[in-house]
Amino acid sequence: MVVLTGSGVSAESGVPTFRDAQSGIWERFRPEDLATPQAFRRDPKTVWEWYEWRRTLVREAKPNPGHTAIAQLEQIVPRLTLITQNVDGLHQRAGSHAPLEFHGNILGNRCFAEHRRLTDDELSPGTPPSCTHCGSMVRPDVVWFGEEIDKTILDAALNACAKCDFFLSVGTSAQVQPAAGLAELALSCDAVVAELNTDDTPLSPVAHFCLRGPSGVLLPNLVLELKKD
Ligand code: BV8
Repeated sequence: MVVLTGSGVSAESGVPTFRDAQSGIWERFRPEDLATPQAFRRDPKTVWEWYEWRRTLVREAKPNPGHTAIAQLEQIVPRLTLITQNVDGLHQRAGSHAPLEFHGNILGNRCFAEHRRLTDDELSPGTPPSCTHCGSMVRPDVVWFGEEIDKTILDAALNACAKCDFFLSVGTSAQVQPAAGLAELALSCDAVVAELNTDDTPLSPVAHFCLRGPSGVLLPNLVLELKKD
């Protein structure tokens, strides 16, 4: 079984989805215009402050029953690969082991020039901070638009989707590539594909099953049903 999650799974934890209008001072920005290396080069302070604002939201957020249900699924099905587009780390905090963080993790930092991950004591203060090794700007450890997915993570995700019997897409608008292509790969390899989402998406017409509703309600119900078997 493969579970692919998007920001809809974290919506009930108070982490805004990408499609929700951004709030407060960030209302006038589109995420796609901030989450790029070009934006960071052009205006590193604004991009860094946006991530610091989101990090505060993520640190204050708690896993919701949807995250917990996915962690419980790991105990019920023989083999489960969790692929998440979310960068908030809430799956790990709910007890999921080793989710494939397709778009990275907002709480991590990397050197912008050398790409290596940095611990907090390798940051020199600033907005953004700078790398203590080479002096370059520090960036969040996420995959920006126009950047490649980590090859190891991409290969593991493709391998799981090509082999799975059942693919569950949860809380994603299925618009961002290459993540959105994972369901199609599973379909092409004869997996049963189900979508659990509040709204229709480009995946809806081709999925075998579509469950409409909040993941924090439907996922626990799904686990309850599976436990009856
Ligand atoms: C790549 C990390 C190529 C950052 C993210 C032009 C130039 C360059 C690239 C492109 C281009 N045009 C297209 C592309 C490709 C691009 C792309 O797909 N763009 C989109 C906008 C069309 N993709 C990329 O750039 C990717 N890289 O292509 O590299 C390449 C190849 C070779 C060499 C060099 C380069 C990288 C994409 C990764 C971007 N990073 N995040 C950060 O977070 O700051 S993506 C980010 O947005 C999220 O991680 C997430 O993946 C995405 C938002 O999608 P969703 O998670 O689906 O969230 P969304 O809000 O859209 O939907 C939520 C859904 O939940 C809704 O349907 C809603 O109904 C539902 N929902 C809400 N509440 C609930 C719910 N469901 C259930 N219960 C609820 N309670």
